[in-house]
Amino acid sequence: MKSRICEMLNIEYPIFQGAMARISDASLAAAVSEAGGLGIIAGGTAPIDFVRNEVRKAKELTKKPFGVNIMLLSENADEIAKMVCEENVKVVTTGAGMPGKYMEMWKDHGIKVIPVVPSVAMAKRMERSGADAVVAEGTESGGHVGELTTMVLVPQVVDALSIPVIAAGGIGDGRGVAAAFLLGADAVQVGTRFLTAYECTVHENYKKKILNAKDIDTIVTGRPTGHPIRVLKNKLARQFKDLETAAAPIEEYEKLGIGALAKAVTGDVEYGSVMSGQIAAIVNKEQSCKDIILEMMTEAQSLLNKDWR
Ligand code: TUI
Repeated sequence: MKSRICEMLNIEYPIFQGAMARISDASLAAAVSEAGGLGIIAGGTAPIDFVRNEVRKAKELTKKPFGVNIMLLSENADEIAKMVCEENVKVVTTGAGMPGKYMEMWKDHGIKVIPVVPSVAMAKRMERSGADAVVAEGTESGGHVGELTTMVLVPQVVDALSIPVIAAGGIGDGRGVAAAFLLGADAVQVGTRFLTAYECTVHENYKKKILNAKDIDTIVTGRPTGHPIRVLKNKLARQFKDLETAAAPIEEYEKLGIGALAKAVTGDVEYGSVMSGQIAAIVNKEQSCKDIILEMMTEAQSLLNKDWR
């Protein structure tokens, strides 16, 4: 299952580890890259020195390529955009906006640029502005989500673009990987499944909540803010839903949201924001990143090799 993405990025397996704000650090990203996938450090809203330090730590842990994700809504997106050039990062993914203004600088530094997009229109704009590939992310994903499902979005983006497409959203095992390839994707991006990896440093309570999740346990909160977020249901999610019912002003959402992800990743999974994809329900064990990747690839390969007549 070598694809043009593997050649482009010099990786062994077509599996990206999705950037998860406050969670995907050097430990997780380096473990995924070391196992042959593409590990990605999440910039999120973290201070620049923290992100730079994670990049340096990852370089100590692996000689293989890894990426940095820049959340474009973050106040320090400009600083992180420059830092990846200074630190010689090989791959940048972006979320929650258009990275156009950084494109020339990144290209000049030989960085592969792979924006995450929720629609065909956005995917086309990214290709026109010089992206090397796009991640087409369905609404099954955790965190900030669009409206379209992976099943519907991926084939349409594949048809509309000539650059490689990475499928994301709802992929957590080899069946999902095989399905994504049949939809025309060149690779997959997986977030939720890596939350329970040994090398993932998120709090045990967060991992337990993922391991115990059932099919209908995620919910999208904050739609009126224009930044809908998929999370596991808990007391905080119910408070957000109450705001919607009461047609509360946007400031009320902001107040409730401040510090919510930080709370969850340090163990308060009732009043914190436990971002998770819908696929959490099939995540039932803790494993090393290497075992996760090998299991997914072996299963996908045997499904794709099957004689379907
Ligand atoms: O970015 C994500 N997922 C995320 S970001 C995040 S942290 C966060 N915290 C508070 C509020 C918002 C986010 C948690 N999860 N996925 C990629 C993604 N990008 N999904 C949707 C988009 C997107 C949306 C609008 C990409 C481009 C875009 O462009 C709008 C424009 O024209 O600027």
